[in-house]
Amino acid sequence: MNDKYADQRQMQHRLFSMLSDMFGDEVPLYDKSLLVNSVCNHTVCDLLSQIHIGFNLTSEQIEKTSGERHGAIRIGKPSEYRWISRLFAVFAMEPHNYYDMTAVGDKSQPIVATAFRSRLNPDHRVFSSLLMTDYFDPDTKARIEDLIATRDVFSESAKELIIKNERQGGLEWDDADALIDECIHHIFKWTGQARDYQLYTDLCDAGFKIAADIACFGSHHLNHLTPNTFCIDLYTAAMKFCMGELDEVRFCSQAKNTLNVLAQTADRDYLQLHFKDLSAEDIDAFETKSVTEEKVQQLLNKLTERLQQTDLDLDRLNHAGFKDHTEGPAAGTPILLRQDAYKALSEPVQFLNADGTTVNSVHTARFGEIEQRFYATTPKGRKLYDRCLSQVDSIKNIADSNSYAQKHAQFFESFPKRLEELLKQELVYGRYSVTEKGVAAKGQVTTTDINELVRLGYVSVEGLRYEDFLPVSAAGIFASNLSQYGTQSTAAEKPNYSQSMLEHILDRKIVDANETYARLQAESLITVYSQLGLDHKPAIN
Ligand code: OOG
Ligand code: NI
Repeated sequence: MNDKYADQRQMQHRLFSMLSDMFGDEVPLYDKSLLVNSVCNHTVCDLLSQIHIGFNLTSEQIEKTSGERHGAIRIGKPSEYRWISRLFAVFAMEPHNYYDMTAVGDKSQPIVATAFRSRLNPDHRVFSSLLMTDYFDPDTKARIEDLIATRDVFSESAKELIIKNERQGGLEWDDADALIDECIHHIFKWTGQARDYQLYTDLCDAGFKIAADIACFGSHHLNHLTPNTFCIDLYTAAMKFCMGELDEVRFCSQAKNTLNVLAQTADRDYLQLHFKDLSAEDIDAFETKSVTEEKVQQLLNKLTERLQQTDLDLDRLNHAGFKDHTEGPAAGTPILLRQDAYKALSEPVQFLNADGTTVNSVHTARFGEIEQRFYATTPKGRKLYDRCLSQVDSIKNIADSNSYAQKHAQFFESFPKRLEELLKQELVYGRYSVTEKGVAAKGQVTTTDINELVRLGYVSVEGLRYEDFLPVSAAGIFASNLSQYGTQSTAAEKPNYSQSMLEHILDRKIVDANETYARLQAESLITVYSQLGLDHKPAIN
């Protein structure tokens, strides 16, 4: 790319930081949830600096590390979906993976999706759903399509900037800023305005709240914008405490337990996974120590005091409570991602009808998700995850969070908990590199077994982080926020959807994220073998 054009990664950061400001202005609870996350992340970092002597992030570094966001938008028609794809391409974000939400059993929704992100070192991502109108009976389908046909989410100037980017291979900063402005002020903005109250109520009454959220609004409003957290269990307990769902005694007991677990498990691998700006050398230079119970208690007291200050009394704000259970693997199984959320808020909306009348009502769509990301699984690891997860449905009605967590953990017992074992069993991907000791031993190394090379200290490894989404977690999020578990097609026969259909709509291929993870691992292995002088030897396995 030409130097005179804006750096796409920087553009991405600017876009998401401004989207986060926009969302925070629109939804006070979101802004407060960021503050709770920041307070919890500081507590985690204080604990880490006790365990890893030398680990010492400034507030600025902590905020930067937690500046990552993922958003979600829901789109009504193929032409809009293609414009969204072309828009994200300006920010070097490409479609990754195909999610068929019509095929997740009784959690199904009339949605297929992909997620836009950078291929390498992604910071931000957007889960982008497309409403499948042929999921509905012909009459409903026609009503939805007729309404959506009359809207233009992308202004002419936004389209021109996107086309200019395609023609030139980049945008100058003035143009990039103008396009970001379109995103903030129109494309992703919540307006509080909607259309066709009759269609809205008919869709909601029939259980299709998701279709109502898409069809009756004039923009691709962000329905959530998720920050990442260093410890989801701490954050979740803190939010429930601030929202008045946990009393002080129960909060302290949960938070203490979480901090104690963290003190035992936040090892070198945890640091590498959560702090991508720290190099392996930085981490190796830390001296590890154990932390006293007293110190944990001190951190907990400080945290509790902070959360009790009036600015974090979130019960005063408009809210609909926190989700019952965290989605994803059980605590302690460091794979894929764990997500939780405060539930969607009911927000005022004014409907404008075709006959010129208006109706003041409310709409429940925007919620506050949080996530913690872990290792990317191989197909074998994913299969094991899916097998463990399939049992979780059987406990969905257990209200008590302790019994739920216990059962959840039992389902994941067969999953290894440490990176070394996860890699040995080929359940997750890793990136390998030769150590100084390895360089010095070049030519005298006899084994080609990568796990043995790591054990001997010739090679170091970091687990690759999962950068994508999980359809069953997403379905759980949809379900809890729409207060409906799932939907059934009302078409004469439920249509089948495919990745190639979505690729046709996008007019490009969808990236298979697994191929990227596998390639990163394979390339690192080739370099390792060559640097150790082992590339002429047959590899074991
Ligand atoms: C998308 C939900 C999917 C996630 O984190 O899995 C998602 C939606 O509610 O539109 O964002
Ligand atoms: Ni999400």
